[in-house]
Amino acid sequence: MAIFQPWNRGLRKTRKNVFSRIAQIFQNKTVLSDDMLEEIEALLIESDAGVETSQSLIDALKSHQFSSDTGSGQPEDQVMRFLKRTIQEMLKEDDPGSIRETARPLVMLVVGVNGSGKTTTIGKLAWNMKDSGRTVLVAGADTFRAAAGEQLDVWAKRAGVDCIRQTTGADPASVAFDALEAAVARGVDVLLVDTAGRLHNKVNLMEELKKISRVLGKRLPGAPHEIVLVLDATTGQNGLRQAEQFARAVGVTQVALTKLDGTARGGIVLAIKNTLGIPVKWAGVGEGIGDLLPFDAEAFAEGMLGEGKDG
Ligand SMILES: Nc1nc2c(ncn2[C@@H]2O[C@H](COP(=O)(O)OP(=O)(O)OP(=O)(O)O)[C@@H](O)[C@H]2O)c(=O)[nH]1
Ligand SMILES: [Mg+2]
Repeated sequence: MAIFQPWNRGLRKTRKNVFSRIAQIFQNKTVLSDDMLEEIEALLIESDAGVETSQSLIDALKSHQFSSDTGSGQPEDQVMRFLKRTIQEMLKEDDPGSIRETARPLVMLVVGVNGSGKTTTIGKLAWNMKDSGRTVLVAGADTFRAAAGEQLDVWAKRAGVDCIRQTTGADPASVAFDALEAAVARGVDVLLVDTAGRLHNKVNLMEELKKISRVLGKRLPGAPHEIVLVLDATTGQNGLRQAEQFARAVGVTQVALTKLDGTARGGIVLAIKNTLGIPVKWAGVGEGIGDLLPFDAEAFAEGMLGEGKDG
């Protein structure tokens, strides 16, 4: 089915490097022994699903009655099917990757450490939202890094939306404020605000993000309506600690997980959900404008544990 294909491609490394090894664990074996369970747990941990989540999946496997009836398939197929179903259950409330249409303009503040993929993700989000019939404006509140504004401009052009920005060194909160003024005046549906990933130090960064958030709320009560944390999947468990810091400082309502295509640690989606309780709403699976997928629990589980029909 069409929806599975980009997930199969995006999770190729996780599937091929980690979970395809489940079949090897089963070679010539017909019962699931404790040693085999331990090996499966090690694979889950290797995928960055986190120790607790891996343990709870193994407990679920242990207490599941597998059928010896040949009609139910090989034991490894039964285990794969069971894991797929359980993972899908764990993540299902997160899908579909959609936005709550509670306000107009809907203001989405995009935060994350430098290089995580904020600007790229804004370009992809703008494209995705425009494609679904919304009008979009993007704002360059990363005035710290030279050329950050130009980079956002390029993405805005690609997505076919307008971009509001100022020169490097301008006050980011006032860029955000002006952009929100413009968004209200033009009656656009969505305002996406890009922010810096690095300032002189982390405290400055968090204080600046809080200020941007406050200023947006002054202009439009309730804004920002979504605070999107962009996390680089290749940073694994380290990303979880970043997430905690951002969540404490500004509150995070959803995660956009980038670079899933570049890692075998796709299990991090489970750790984010189970340890932080923040839903992953978007997944980046490449550098192109169409490479942002609205999260889908079934397609995710299939991409991780399925046969991968992408070749
Ligand atoms: N393969 C892959 N690359 C990605 C993805 N998302 C972003 N990138 C790449 O990651 C790099 C950094 O992306 P940016 O969007 O500039 O990151 P940023 O968070 O805005 O960085 P700063 O503005 O410096 O804080 C770029 O080379 C992107 O092409 C993804 O989903 N997959
Ligand atoms: Mg950027």
